[in-house]
Amino acid sequence: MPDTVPPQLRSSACPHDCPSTCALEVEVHGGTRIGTLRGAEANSYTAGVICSKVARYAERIHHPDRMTHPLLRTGPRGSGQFRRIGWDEALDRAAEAFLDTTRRHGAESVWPYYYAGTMGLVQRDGINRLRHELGYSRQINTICTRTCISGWTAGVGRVAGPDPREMAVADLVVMWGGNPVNTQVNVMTHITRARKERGAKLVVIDPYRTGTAKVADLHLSVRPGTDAALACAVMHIAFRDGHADRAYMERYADDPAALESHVAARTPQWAAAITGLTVEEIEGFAKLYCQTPRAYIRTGYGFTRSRNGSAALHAVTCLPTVTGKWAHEGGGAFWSNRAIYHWDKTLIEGLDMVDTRVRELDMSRIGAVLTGDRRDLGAGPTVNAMLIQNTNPVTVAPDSNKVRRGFLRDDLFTVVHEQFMTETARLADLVLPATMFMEHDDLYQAGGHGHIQIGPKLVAPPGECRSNHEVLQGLAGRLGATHRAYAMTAREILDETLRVSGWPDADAVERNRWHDAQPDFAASHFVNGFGHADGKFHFRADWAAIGANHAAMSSLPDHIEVIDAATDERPFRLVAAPARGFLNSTFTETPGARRREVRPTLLVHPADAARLGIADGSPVRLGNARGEVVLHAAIAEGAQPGVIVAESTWPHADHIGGVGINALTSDEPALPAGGAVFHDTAVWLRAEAATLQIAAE
Ligand SMILES: Nc1nc2c(c(=O)[nH]1)N[C@H]1C(S)=C(S)[C@@H](COP(=O)(O)OP(=O)(O)OC[C@H]3O[C@@H](n4cnc5c(=O)[nH]c(N)nc54)[C@H](O)[C@@H]3O)O[C@H]1N2
Ligand SMILES: Nc1nc2c(c(=O)[nH]1)N[C@H]1C(S)=C(S)[C@@H](COP(=O)(O)OP(=O)(O)OC[C@H]3O[C@@H](n4cnc5c(=O)[nH]c(N)nc54)[C@H](O)[C@@H]3O)O[C@H]1N2
Ligand code: SF4
Ligand SMILES: [Mo]
Repeated sequence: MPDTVPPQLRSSACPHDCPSTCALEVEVHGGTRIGTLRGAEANSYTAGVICSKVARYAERIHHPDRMTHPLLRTGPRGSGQFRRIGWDEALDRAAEAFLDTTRRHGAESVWPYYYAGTMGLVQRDGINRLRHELGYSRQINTICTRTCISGWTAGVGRVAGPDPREMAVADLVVMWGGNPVNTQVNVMTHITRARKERGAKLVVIDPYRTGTAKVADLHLSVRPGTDAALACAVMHIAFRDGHADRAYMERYADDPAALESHVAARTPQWAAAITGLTVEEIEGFAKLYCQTPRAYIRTGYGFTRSRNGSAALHAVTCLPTVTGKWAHEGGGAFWSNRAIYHWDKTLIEGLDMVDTRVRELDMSRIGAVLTGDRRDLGAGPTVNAMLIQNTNPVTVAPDSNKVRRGFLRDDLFTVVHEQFMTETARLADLVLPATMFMEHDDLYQAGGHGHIQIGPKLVAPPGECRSNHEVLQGLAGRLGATHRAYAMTAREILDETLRVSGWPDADAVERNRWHDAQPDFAASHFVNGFGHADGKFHFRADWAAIGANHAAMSSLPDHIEVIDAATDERPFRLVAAPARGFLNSTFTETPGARRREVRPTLLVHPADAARLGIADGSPVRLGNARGEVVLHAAIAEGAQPGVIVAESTWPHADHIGGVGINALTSDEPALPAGGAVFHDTAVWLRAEAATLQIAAE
């Protein structure tokens, strides 16, 4: 029915786990309903563009399947049988479980677990305050950014870089191991400007022909996990052909002479054998890169999700240093701006109460942790109770058969605070209904640009949904946590956090719609030095200072043979890349996204398909020691033979047989400081009997 009262147009920020953190304009109808969402034209990074997932947010926020009341499990774990209970009973039961396991096994037997389903600083990170005050096990955040932080820090020393808006004034953009057409559409806005206005070139380095690769001038289809070899060969060519900027390196780098002699043996022929590219492709790319001063390397996360991924990112960041491109507007390299915000998160996270003697558990190894792996638990107690907010580990964490076994333990009590009945919520003892971003106040920083924003509460939540902060407030009282933040509103917390961090206060940020925190040219381009104490870019990475697992690594950039290499038994390399319609497992519940993604699909090279008798659209089975997955094949050009791709993250239940792609991915930590290795998996592959397909359809 058409509304008679015109909608109000309100400002917000996208809370989802996406580097774009778009500035939004939201139609609000009568204080209760959301209409269309648009990107703010006036924001110089968003520039009026958002992805279609969020433009259609009305179908998520007003979804009939949203959870609106607390639920208590009544049937066997995973049966989906729950009964509705009130909030007081729910919070009492949760608190009693945490107190009881603390009494019997110690506080470390409780593991609050969270990730970035919302990126709002108050609602996302507040769970750490409860953790620290009560001495619960700590969490090492490895599932997404860890390999990138390690690799970026090794060379650059500070996680920041040239203003991403400068992509619009570059003459060459190299999209290295990321697929912004799917994962951060705004990058394409700025690249498109550069192409239109300057005739800039776009190069994409990716193991398959992504949407981004399809529109590129050049697509280098590397074998997964071999990017460092390509980077080393480009450096070899730069030194060989006189493109090395010796004056720049003299001033800004630690040991150019050692690097030059090291890469002398890393020839294009050497790299061709490792990457599967031709020597001509490598020479052609190197020439284009070396001869373009304004060359902006935009690194994705994707190519770091391998055992050697941190080393690969370090190698890539060496390129603009060897060639002196950091000095130019539109030049250099960029992954994230997370260091520019200098937050004081003491109030949000209770950092004044951290006890560093409390054990830390690696979130990507949740399967190992919950199944009692002593490598993770150390001498401490097993994990017997969890509070989970903003994440769906049963679907998204690696080695998911193991994760599921962990969640099925009878002696584990799990409280899942969620918006939908995810596969994790389904395995919980207690499910609490959560608000969405337009139903609570929060504060946002952007990784992929430089804006601070506030997303205010715009509409009332449905049913009895509560925000993360409200749930923590309810639990704190019952658990004896007394931090002063529990007596504050989310708005008060974010306002104080802004002020003590040296930013304008909440009213000012809202009045101006956002605060542009991008540092000036000199700081962004490291004109006065890089992030290390000596002010230099480090060709020689001090991996030991970054992580304990560094023995197999090379301090100078190199290809490290630690990946799950193809073998005769497992001849295929699987990439489990993000799907366009979903955001991790979020939006797998919305009809628009499901229609777009159709069904779990495996991209297979035509030569492999012909050899294995796999027809387009037919079911295939793939597997390794961790599990087996069945999905439908799509025959696709653009990857090398032996490379297969499943765009994820579909719920397990959407696969034939009910096992999803993370059953195959490994929870082995990347070198040297951990990180999930989602795109580093060797598997076998075969055609699946057609009878199975008929049975499933
Ligand atoms: N639509 C959508 N958007 C998303 C997400 C989503 O799931 N869907 N996820 C969000 C999250 S949490 C994140 S962290 C970001 C991530 O966004 P990106 O930075 O784009 O990184 P990934 O999506 O991890 O990886 C993307 C690409 O990396 C490629 N890749 C894999 N292995 C290699 C390799 O060895 N070498 C090279 N060169 N490339 C490789 C894959 O083929 C894939 O095309 O996106 C966010 N945005
Ligand atoms: N195969 C494969 N697996 C992957 C990846 C991949 O590329 N391939 N990518 C990995 C990456 S990069 C990441 S970051 C992880 C992400 O994995 P997750 O962090 O688990 O992300 P989502 O699957 O989006 O789940 C977030 C959940 O938070 C809920 N949520 C959102 N906002 C709120 C809130 O305010 N309060 C509460 N209580 N809940 C909320 C949503 O409903 C959603 O179910 O997945 C990883 N898994
Ligand atoms: S592109 Fe990313 S930040 Fe922008 S609206 Fe979509 S999910 Fe949100
Ligand atoms: Mo991520």
